Amino acid sequence: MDLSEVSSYIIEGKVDEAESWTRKALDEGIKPAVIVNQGLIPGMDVVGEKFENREYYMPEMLVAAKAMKRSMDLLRPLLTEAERSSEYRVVCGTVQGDLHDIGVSLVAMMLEGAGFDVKFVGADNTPDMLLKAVEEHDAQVLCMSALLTTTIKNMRETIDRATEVEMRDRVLIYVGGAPVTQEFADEIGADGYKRDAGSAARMIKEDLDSKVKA
Ligand code: B1M
Repeated sequence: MDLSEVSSYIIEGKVDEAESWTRKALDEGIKPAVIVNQGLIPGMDVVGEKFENREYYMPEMLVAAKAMKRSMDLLRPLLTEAERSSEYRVVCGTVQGDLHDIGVSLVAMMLEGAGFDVKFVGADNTPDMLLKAVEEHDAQVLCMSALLTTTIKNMRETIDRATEVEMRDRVLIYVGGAPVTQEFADEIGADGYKRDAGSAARMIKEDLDSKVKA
């Protein structure tokens, strides 16, 4: 079977086609990891590029993520532990007091699409909850989101708490969400900021790749 076919189902957001192609590929003995690495991830890479170039908007991205998720739901239980555990682990969530988790769930999906092992912790996480998740997941990266001007201060609280508990040098911390700016990210000592999920995922992947190669 042609793996580029499933990539195009992801790019075009064809949820049912992605699912049935995946079922058929498994029946034909194609390895789950091959489907993920040579079919789904390349498809999601294209979606990320299109989103960054403003060829795609939210609806296209959501439906692509849904197609990827449907296929991943079939594959995840079949991946071996070694295949499942990516070399890059990330925790994604929204800060304390903030219930807006749609944007950060997109960041999580884009990172999963880029091959990351993602722990999505949802909304309203205290600094200690986020850092506990980082610890438990043994993550190299924490992505925080906030959508309210009243909650972005909790990003600073989380970074300060990471310093206090001597975790700051072990975790790269990225921030995003509508009220966040590059200036704010610099001010609170975050490692990076991007205004959309696609470019955030790309930045994080590039940063980690360059660290590994360095
Ligand atoms: Co609320 N809300 N909301 N809301 N809500 C906004 C944010 C608001 C702008 C609406 C408005 O007034 N125009 C306003 C905030 C004003 C402000 O602070 N400046 C607002 C308000 C006031 C409130 C309440 C206070 C309303 C009330 O109760 N009086 C309340 C607060 C609750 C709380 O959080 N404590 C509230 C509640 C809610 C719901 C729960 C009903 C719901 C959230 C449901 C959920 O997320 N599960 C909700 C929603 C849906 C919205 C709007 C309509 C949509 C947000 C959204 O999901 N956008 C929003 C208005 C708007 O944005 N048009 C609004 C789509 C999403 C994909 O975009 O999250 O920006 P976004 O994510 C983008 C980027 O920002 C970036 O990538 C994403 C995709 O490219 N990004 C990251 C996000 N996180 C990132 C992290 C990264 C990198 C990039 O890490 C590296």
